[in-house]
Amino acid sequence: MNLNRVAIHLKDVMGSLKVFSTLTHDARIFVAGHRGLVGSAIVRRLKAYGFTNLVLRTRSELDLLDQAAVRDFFREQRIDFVFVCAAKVGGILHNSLHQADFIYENLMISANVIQAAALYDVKKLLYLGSSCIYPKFSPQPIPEEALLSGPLEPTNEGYAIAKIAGLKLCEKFYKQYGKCFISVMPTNMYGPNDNFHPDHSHVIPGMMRRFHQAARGGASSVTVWGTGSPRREFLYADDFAEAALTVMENYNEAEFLNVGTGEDVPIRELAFTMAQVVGFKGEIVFDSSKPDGTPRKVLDVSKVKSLGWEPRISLEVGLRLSYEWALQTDAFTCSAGARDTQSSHV
Ligand code: GFB
Repeated sequence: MNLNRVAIHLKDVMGSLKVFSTLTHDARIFVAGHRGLVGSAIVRRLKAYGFTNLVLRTRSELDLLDQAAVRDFFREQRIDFVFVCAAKVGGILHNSLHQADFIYENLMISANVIQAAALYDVKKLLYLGSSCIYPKFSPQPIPEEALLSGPLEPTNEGYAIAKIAGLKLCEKFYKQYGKCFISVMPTNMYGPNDNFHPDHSHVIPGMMRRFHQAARGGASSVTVWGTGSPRREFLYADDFAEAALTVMENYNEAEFLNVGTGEDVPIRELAFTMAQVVGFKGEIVFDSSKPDGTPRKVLDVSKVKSLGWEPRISLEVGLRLSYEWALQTDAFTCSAGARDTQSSHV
């Protein structure tokens, strides 16, 4: 596949005309977590649409765990719109082994940013949750109404509880104080600026790194975590970013929205596609000593699609674009993982 042609096609379909009236071009827009997978995709889309008044802070410039610093920032910067993409995130293994850190940091980031945004008159805020907020055994595809209808998946309970608290904070500020603070629940995402750490990452970057190293090293086999039978839905980060802008521009209800493709694949099938993308021709071995996690979590995306948004990047094209990005940026050799706090989001 010719990636230049894919890139031109992407520019064509995603850079199409969009008229903004909520998000005005002079508005001050804070993208929290702008260096991560999702925040960087939102910044790319905002810049492509001509928004230049972006307020961006690295963790060393603004620690979102520090309530006083966050309040000072909002008081001084007079922010109009906020995208809350900052979060401590990680794949199934990292998430399950560090649940105290995941629940604490995500609670603090959510509480500090949402409360300061309310205090200093932010016009509209978009909070990002995750599809793991739903009960482990939810109806499939999962409708928004399934929230809090059963026990959570144990490997990410801490993270999910913090994200549920964040979306409820938005909902309660909306209902009690009339704040237009809205939440979206994205499915598993991937793309440029993902975390490619071998142990901390989500399945796509983790698997991509392992398959790439196996292909380059001439290995006869490569290991995939779990049984290969769980099914996952994957959304390319730029597709999500387009959905986030659509919701920010056109949606003003207190009820949160799922964002995904509405389609899922078994991890086994993902592994075979990944082998083709990176050119690995050896054997694929499944390590069932690693956790599978929830068996299935494909989202019902009918509500977000009714706003006129559709995902455009297929899984195979998205994997090829991600692989190209990883090769160009040397993502497989750097010791990623330091970026897991307040910079990425899934
Ligand atoms: O991406 P992942 O960590 O997300 O794992 P979850 C998805 C599936 O891929 C699991 C399998 O069944 C894994 O066992 N898998 C196979 C791998 N090979 C690999 C690999 O090399 N790395 C990883 N990470 N998995 C996370 C949650 O769960 O999803 C978070 O822990 C968050 O809370 C995120 O919500 C979206 O979907 O299982």
